[in-house]
Amino acid sequence: MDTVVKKPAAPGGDSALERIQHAGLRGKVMSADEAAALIRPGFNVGMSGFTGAGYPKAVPQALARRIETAHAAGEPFRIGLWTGASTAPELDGALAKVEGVDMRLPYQSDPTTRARINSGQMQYVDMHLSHVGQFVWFGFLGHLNVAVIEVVGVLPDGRLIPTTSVGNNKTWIDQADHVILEVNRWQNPALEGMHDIYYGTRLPPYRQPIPMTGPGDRIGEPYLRCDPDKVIAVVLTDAPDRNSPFTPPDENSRRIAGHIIDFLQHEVKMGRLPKNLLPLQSGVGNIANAVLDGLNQSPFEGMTAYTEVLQDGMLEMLKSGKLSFASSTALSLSPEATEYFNAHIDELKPRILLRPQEISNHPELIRRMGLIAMNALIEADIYGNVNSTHLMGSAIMNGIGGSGDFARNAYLSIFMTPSVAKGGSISCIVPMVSHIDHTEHDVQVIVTEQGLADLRGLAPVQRARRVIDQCAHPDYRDALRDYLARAQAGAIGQHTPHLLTEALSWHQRYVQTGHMRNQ
Ligand code: 0RQ
Repeated sequence: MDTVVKKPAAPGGDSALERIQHAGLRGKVMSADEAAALIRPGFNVGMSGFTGAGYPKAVPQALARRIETAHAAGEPFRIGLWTGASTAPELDGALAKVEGVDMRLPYQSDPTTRARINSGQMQYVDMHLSHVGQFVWFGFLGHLNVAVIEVVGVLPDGRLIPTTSVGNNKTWIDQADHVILEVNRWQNPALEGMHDIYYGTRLPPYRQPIPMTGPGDRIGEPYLRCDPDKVIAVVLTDAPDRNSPFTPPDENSRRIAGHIIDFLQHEVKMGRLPKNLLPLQSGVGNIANAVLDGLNQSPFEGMTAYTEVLQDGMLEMLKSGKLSFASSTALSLSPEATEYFNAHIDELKPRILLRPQEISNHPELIRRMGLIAMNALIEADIYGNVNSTHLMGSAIMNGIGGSGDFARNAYLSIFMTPSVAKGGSISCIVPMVSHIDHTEHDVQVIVTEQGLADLRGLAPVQRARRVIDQCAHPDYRDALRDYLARAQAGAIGQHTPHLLTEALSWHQRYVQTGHMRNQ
């Protein structure tokens, strides 16, 4: 699954130690085990990392070993684990395996962590990614004891060169009592200058407008500020990011991409979008990559992106020149794309900015710039409510991530999914979603391989007809039409008609029989 990437050549043959230019911090270099020993049971620990990029590689594993030893001796040892978003087996996986996490936030996609959450052994607060930083500043999440942050290097004055992700690092460093740094020689030193860390945020009632009107605006500084006195340990590493391999788009993803591109072309023709579109936000996964691939083949030129994850498809668009600029908080690249990125970093640098997630996902900026948000879903209902996080109403998949930040505030909010899952035994279009992340008010377009439902300006029953006609799989279309007709005949109101005893019966049937269809 995870492939080790060819490491980028270290410029000047430097070592991780040479990248620490601050004398005092050089004196704090120690082993990962020694650093992990500074983390105590019950601590809230803020770690770097966003979609498998820029997470600490050594201290979490050392901490996991320490926790395992403590548990073997009958001593309780668990931490609160906060990150930017998903990390990797060396962090989430290692700590979940030893049952070392009491409370996890704000997003995960790790199989062991998911299993622990779904078995009730780990608490999980699934949060909008733009909320995390400010919730910590507000004091809503409790005290942050330690930050563990991966960096490219340290400047002579103690400022830090960020890595392939920024995430919540600024907030962790500012808010934690103590900081542990991992200086990773694998991270390309040429990343220096690609970051834009904004220090202008204030707490209400003193907030000011964020001075950004386009994805390419630089509003901050290239480095993370860090008081060297706060740093209690520096650990040297040389290990790659997760760099999950890229799967080429399948037929369904290609069809979904085709519907979206036709729709965007129509919107340009109608004068509702400029010729180069509006800044794109694209979620993770194969469908998102296929849409980006489609955009790369499309007639659109001079596009921009204001997103949270820059994945292979977007790098391809930068490469072809279709995309003139991309703002993100993280890179999430395959091994091949990482090689390309590292080989061409100097050309790419003027066209990419990596920012804190409170800025990449900021509602004010998303609304101002008028984004086209494209995110995947697990299931949608006939009225356009979307579930992005839960299976059969109860089991967490990953989390809402940034999808809510973007969907709620975008110019156009598009959700996409194959019309069926698990070989056709699940319809992704259902009478009522079993969990709601994005309400009908935040969902303007739903797309499956069957077609695209433009829901703008439609009332609930009109929406339902369009979703069924355009998006549902033919195997489920008649059953959905039948449900709607009977709901219209039997519901107490005709605005959003539902049969309350039946609305979730498709899910119940799947749980009992392994199939949603009434065979
Ligand atoms: O499970 O692999 O066991 O078969 O769900 O489904 O179709 O591979 O889709 O990988 O693109 O993920 C919404 C989860 C989609 C993701 C979600 C099963 C299906 C499969 C995955 P198997 P696919 P993807 C930017 C924005 C929320 C966060 C977000 C996600 C597995 O996109 O986490 O958007 N989004 N962030 O079989 C039961 C259904 C199902 C179903 C699919 N209706 N019922 N199972 N599956 N539909 C990123 C960040 O915020 C960081």
